[in-house]
Amino acid sequence: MKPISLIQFLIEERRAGRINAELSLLIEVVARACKRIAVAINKGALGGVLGNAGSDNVQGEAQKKLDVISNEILLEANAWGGHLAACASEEMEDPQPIPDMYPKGHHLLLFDPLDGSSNIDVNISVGTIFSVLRSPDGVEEPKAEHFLQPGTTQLAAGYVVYGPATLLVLTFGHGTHEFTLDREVGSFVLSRRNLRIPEETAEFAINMSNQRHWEAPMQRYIGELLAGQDGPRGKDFNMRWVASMVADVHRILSRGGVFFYPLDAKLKAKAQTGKLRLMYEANPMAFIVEQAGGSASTGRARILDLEPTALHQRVPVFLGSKNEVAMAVRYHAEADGAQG
Ligand code: P6P
Repeated sequence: MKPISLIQFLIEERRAGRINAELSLLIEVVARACKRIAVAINKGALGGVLGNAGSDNVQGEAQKKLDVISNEILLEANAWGGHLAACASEEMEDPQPIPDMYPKGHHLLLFDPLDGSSNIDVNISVGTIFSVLRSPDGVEEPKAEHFLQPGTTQLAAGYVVYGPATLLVLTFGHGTHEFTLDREVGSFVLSRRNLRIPEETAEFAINMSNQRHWEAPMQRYIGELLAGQDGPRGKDFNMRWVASMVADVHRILSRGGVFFYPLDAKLKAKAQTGKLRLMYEANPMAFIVEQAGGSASTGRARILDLEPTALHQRVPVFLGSKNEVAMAVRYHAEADGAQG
């Protein structure tokens, strides 16, 4: 069967009335920007783009040169098309309005331009994560508070994983679909439609080095996985941790699994409410995962239902195979209930 390009897929979605022309243009622009990011990443040391930029981002984290380059590419690509009212990024304290010289559109774009960038210098997969919201009517210059919409209001969410292949994964709320970059032609081609995450799995992803800091229900849940067939689960589990959320989530979308970044005593000591950011990491990934039949929770609430309180707010993330997320959530409910 003739391969379907991203453009053709977007036209199909428009004809089916699932997206409008402006949202279609937005996705095309983001996909094109991510192709440029892939080119910059693939140059590696030859492009003089490795290492630190010598600056910190709003999170107080050292910025990699490619963090800054990727952010600039996404901002520049989205400025002139007339499809956006404003952008927000992990790399910027405040939202960026569309320059006055360009027409404004009806959408808000949020992104982590280069997630997992600490892996760049050791040549491990990284990614771009994005989320699309509707800009509130009558708001000329959206401010941070206009971005604070629950994940259930997302119009689209996606990521690009810069790995052995460059893949775009995308949802508009009608399934989760994967596109592979055809480098010869320079276009994304539909490679898998309607990805499904198996409800059961024997593979988990967590940073085990934080184990001693976890809350009791997390200790209990992971302890049972590690006990394997000799323990209450009666089967052995495998573990993976790429430390690049996009790579770990893509593996889960491809073969099942469950991913955790729980709240722990270390984060609480820094008065943080989690490691991962709600608006441009947890929410888009939750939308993508749920559309593939998986679950996404903070351990105590469905991520997509959260009412955001701050643009760079952090949350715990449990996502992936439905039955494992449900068990971890149940253990947290039992522990909370026991505490009264
Ligand atoms: P740790 C990358 O910095 C990131 O935001 C996610 O992509 C990844 O899952 C997580 O943090 C890794 O955190 O503490 O294992 O380095």
